[in-house]
Amino acid sequence: MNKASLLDRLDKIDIYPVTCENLSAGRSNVEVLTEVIRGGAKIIQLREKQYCLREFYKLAVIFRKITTEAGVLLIINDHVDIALAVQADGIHLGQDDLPVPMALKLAPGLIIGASTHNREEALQAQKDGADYINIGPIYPTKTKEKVARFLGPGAIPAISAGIHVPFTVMGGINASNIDEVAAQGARRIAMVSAITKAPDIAETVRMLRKRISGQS
Ligand code: TZP
Ligand code: MG
Repeated sequence: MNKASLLDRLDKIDIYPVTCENLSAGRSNVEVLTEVIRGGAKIIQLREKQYCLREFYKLAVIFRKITTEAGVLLIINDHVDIALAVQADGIHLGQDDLPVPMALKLAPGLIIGASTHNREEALQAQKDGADYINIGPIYPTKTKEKVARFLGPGAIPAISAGIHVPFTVMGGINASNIDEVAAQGARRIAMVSAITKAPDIAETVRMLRKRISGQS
């Protein structure tokens, strides 16, 4: 698929589930993927810090097959080589990963997302050519190992003001605060544990999607 179509699909996402097997209540990443698709998610990020590269690659192959069949965007966390190898739709990079301009050079046809934690990083990522920017953590979170100071929902309009590419928000977002986040202008909301830990993942995804679009 060409990059323009990928960006068009990215523009339309609402919930953005991100995997973490350790936080999935004994379920595998593939089970979580199947459930988030059943719930209607249009994108997923494969993020798994515990696996060696070979295991991550094998999992990415399975994710690619399932997401292609379901028409869901697949974004690979950290690993540009694996994203290219499995023909994923995009790559998500943090401040300690390969720089965005280099990822664009290696994978010009893929969506490149960048994690940012303040206005300077967000503007820099945009200047570097990131296709979307994540702003976070919005609230305290135990999911991320090396966690930056949380920003608070008020940072969403403050940081996104200068951003013209789509932005996602992340970090400690769940059913109890998602309305507050949406009220600050976030339309694309990334979550790990609120989804992976949910007893009924598909139903939780359905409910959170409605909340993002303001339907309930
Ligand atoms: N980057 C910023 S916050 C975060 C990452 C990877 C973790 C978010 O996880 P959760 O469980 O949705 O708080
Ligand atoms: Mg990373």
